[in-house]
Amino acid sequence: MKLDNDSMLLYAVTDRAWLGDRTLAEQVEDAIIGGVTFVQLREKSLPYDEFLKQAIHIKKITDTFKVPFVINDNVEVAIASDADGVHVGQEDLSVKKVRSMIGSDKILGVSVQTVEQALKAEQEGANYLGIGDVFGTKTKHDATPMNFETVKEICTNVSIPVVAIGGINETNLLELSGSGVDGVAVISAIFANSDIVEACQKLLELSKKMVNEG
Ligand code: TZP
Ligand code: MG
Repeated sequence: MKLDNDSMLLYAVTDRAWLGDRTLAEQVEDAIIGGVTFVQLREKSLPYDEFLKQAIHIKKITDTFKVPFVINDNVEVAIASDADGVHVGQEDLSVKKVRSMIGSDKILGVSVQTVEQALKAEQEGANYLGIGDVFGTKTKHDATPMNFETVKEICTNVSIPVVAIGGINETNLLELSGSGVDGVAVISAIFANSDIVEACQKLLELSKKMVNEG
């Protein structure tokens, strides 16, 4: 599947650490109402059956709003829920293997930290890349820090869309201007916010500005 670059503008990655008294589905719906252009279901500890149930539930919402929906890591859940695709990192199944499992029509996103990894992922069938940690995240403890020059270098070397991740919020988002990324992937600045709709509206505006600045 070929992805339109606009779908990277504001990419929401779920995290049940921030649920409070709400369901993940309610939070995702608010994020979409606020303008997110892409949703990734990231579940690090749910058993398969519950992961699949969540995926099927959230897919109904993303389908209603026509927002692309991918599953983090778990290719089986992605296939069984008929999600739009999968997102894998360097420690997960290989890009070639995942592509052979999901077929050519599904979205395949890959996290990369170097130009070499980026080129390899693109060549092996990734539809977009996630790169980071760009600003120092508190959410993922083993995230690898990435400097601005590497971000720029990856963006100039690949022709698929690139989304930046890691510690991105309203105050630092515009620092990505000129990096070449097509958008931002965000967890806590969306889901830890008490007003998810408003948080997304602000982040989307900033992301559009960042991309237009170049
Ligand atoms: N990969 C690199 S950083 C990160 C992931 C999944 C976490 C991003 O979370 P936050 O809260 O937006 O910093
Ligand atoms: Mg992974």
